[in-house]
Amino acid sequence: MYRNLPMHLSQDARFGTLCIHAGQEPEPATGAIIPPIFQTSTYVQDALGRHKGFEYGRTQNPTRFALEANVAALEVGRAGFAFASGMAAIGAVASLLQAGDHTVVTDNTYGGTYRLFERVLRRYHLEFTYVDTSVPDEVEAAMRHPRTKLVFLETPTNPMMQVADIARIAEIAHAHGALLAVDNTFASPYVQQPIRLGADLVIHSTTKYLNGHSDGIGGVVVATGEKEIEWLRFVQNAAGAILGPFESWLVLRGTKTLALRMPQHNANGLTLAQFLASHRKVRKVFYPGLPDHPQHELARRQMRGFGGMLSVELGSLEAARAVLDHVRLMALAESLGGVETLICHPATMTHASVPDERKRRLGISDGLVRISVGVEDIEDLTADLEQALARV
Ligand code: P1T
Repeated sequence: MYRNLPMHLSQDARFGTLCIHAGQEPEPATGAIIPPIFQTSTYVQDALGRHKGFEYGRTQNPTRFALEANVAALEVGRAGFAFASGMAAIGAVASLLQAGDHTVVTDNTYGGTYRLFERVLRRYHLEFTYVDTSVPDEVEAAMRHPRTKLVFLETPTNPMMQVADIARIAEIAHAHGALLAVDNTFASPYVQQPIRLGADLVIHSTTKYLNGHSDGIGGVVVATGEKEIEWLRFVQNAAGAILGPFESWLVLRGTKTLALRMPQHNANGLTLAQFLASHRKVRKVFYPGLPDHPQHELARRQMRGFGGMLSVELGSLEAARAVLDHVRLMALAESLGGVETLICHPATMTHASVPDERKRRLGISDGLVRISVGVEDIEDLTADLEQALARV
């Protein structure tokens, strides 16, 4: 049966092999090569106190367990826990904290993360300090020993694409007795594996690259430490925000091709960033693969490719609107990480919940447009942007 173990493979299996096989054995009853969707709420027990290790669907589900083991292997963690959304996964990590605890957070996180911390968790007397985590000294200066229990990084950041030095910040966090959690949604484990660099917890919105096909919402937390694993297992069941079996199956289907999709996202992202950087209607491109990106050297060391996300500054709301209204192939939509290219306006869409003054300070201007570069033929993507930019 599928269990919440990292993998059933040789320790030497490489990333692409793990994508396809980790956590998945042929189903014992029939030999089905693909983990079935165990669409059941409960399990019949043999006798009072005697069952097959499966009692109730919130607590145990074989399809979810297969996904959790798969992603744990991809992130080289010891256990994974799948949740109903990326936000539910972040909430589960925050539940490791207690009233009075302090967290240092990347200032330019996804707007929903900021909203959860500021509008929900502050009410429970959790405290958050937001810093530019691309500058390790800012993280060090924000630590309030011994109250700081967590450092929460997003790298690259959404949507400004700043890159944090995960290994250096892991050292800082650990020197102060804090855990390091990394939201690895923008990169995917193909591009970077934060646990190898010292992180204790990795979070994904599986809605993005892990699923890869824009057809399900979900989240996962991968952990390394025994205490965190025990708590996450407990809270996943106690709070109950589990990922359902069908959504788990969709993400498992997605991770099988992660190692094929990501090189194409990387290649298309870089080519599109270079195209935009040399376009006269574009003021600035934010992409870690460009040599003028402030953390380009760090990104070269830390990442395998630079991912498929980029943002561009077009100078005004009118210019942004002209492009967003005239793209044909690219879809105007929130979200990212799917095979199809999506384009959005962070200031009014993904980061609408961030206060205006804060948006301005972070660079989330009215003229900023974000692109999740898909895996289409690159010539069609550049042609689409060329004709849309002609309307600016
Ligand atoms: O949407 P959900 O699955 O709950 O994931 C939330 C989330 C968490 N972390 C990061 C870095 C994210 O980008 C997101 C969701 N982001 C978008 C919907 C977006 O368009 O940016």
